[in-house]
Amino acid sequence: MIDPKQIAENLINGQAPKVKELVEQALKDGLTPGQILKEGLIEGMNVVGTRFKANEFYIPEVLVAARAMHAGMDILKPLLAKSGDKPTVKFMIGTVKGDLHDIGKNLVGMMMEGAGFEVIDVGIDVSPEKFVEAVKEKKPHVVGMSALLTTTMPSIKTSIEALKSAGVRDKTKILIGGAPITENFAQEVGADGYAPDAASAVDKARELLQQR
Ligand code: B1M
Repeated sequence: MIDPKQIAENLINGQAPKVKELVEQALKDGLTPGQILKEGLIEGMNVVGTRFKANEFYIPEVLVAARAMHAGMDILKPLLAKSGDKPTVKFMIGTVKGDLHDIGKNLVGMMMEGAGFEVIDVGIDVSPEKFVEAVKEKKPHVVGMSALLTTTMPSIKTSIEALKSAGVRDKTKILIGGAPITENFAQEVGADGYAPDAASAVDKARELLQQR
């Protein structure tokens, strides 16, 4: 009988083929997709996040662990959709207008997915209008905006203002991040939160959701 802890351990070590094999075996053993997700994949990504924050893991280890998580998720996703055990919280993320950097954004998305959120990635160079459209259509609980350039930081402010003008600002929480972003800047532009790295983004998103 597979213990979900074995799945978590192999995920932490970035063993994608082993994670796939263990998830398949766990299903045969009668574990539910929800249990494998929570006690195996999410548990493993939580440890990855903690080690990343403590500088015990670096970006390559996080990316390899995320690949292992995806190997397990590919098997679970269709089953979760059928069982109605779908993620209940939607997290939207995009890099703001004028900015093409996507490595940090993708890392944040992967950590959120690993934490059990449904991730809607709206891509790079996302205009304020596109954020508005996407928020109206997908109704995310949290919107993440990433900016890597000092010249694109103002696009965060413009995007938040566009959400306000469209009357959807208060329907979601706004989390921002990226190398030049600070807590002060987040307050200045009226975001709900700032996170310095991908693992902290998960913690911050959870904290913001408590405030709903
Ligand atoms: Co660019 N670039 N770049 N670049 N680039 C930087 C950012 C820069 C600091 C390099 C430098 O000069 N030292 C500099 C910005 C200077 C500034 O504005 N202060 C810079 C520049 C100037 C430029 C161009 C203007 C260069 C040019 O063409 N003259 C140009 C701009 C293009 C554009 O966007 N319009 C440009 C282009 C590029 C490439 C395309 C070549 C490439 C991007 C490839 C890609 O993303 N697919 C690139 C890269 C790779 C970098 C560096 C080297 C690395 C960025 C990165 O991916 N880091 C970068 C220098 C550096 O950081 N050492 C640099 C790894 C990534 C995991 O970290 O994105 O910071 P980061 O994400 C972190 C946190 O910030 C946080 O979590 C992540 C991990 O924990 N985080 C969030 C990010 N988003 C978050 C959102 C959140 C919460 C946390 O909530 C929603």
